[in-house]
Amino acid sequence: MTRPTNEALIMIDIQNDFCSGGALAVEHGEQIVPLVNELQNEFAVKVLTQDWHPQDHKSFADNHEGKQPYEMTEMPYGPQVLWPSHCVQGTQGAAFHKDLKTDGADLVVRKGFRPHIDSYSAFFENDHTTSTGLSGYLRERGVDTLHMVGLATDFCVRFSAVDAAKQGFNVIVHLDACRAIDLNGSLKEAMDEMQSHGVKFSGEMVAQ
Ligand code: VGL
Ligand code: ZN
Repeated sequence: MTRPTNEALIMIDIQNDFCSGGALAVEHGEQIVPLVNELQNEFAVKVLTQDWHPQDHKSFADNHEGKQPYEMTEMPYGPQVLWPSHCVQGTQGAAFHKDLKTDGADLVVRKGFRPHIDSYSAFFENDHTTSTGLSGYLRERGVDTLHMVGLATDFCVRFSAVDAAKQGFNVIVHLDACRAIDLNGSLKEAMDEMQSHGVKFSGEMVAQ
């Protein structure tokens, strides 16, 4: 451990469905695993997040008559991308990548389990009010600085980083340990939004 205990590593959604061959594959998603495992050695505080949807989840195109994956819909909380069914609770797709070290994590935060609300962020669901409890956990442990890695840069990493920054955490996104979906310019939008909220970056982004 080379980092002080006020710094935590937040590992976002490194699950089979976001890796090659998965239901919502992020190109080369699995390439981040060795680097994430290496980073884990530096941190005393380690948190994993796990996208964890019921089969009838409203973010799935399959649950909207006549809709295709990657089309948009309106939810009570605003516009929502419709995704291929992914990370269904208890399935192999929802499991962590087999090479990801998980035994050393202190906490696993599951999110997206309410059928009517999607949850990209590790802190708040997409209605921006329903809390996962993660910030309270980190604060009570004396953590004020978050290093984020995982999938996907432009969705779950982005929303987690922005929510964390808004709540007063120092946030560093390790771009070399993230990969993006990049849907309709979402990667550029994500980078701009993170930057405007004071999120810092480490490492080089790996091109798609
Ligand atoms: C994610 C889309 C839907 C992510 C999760 O982990 O970035 N993206 N659910
Ligand atoms: Zn999801």
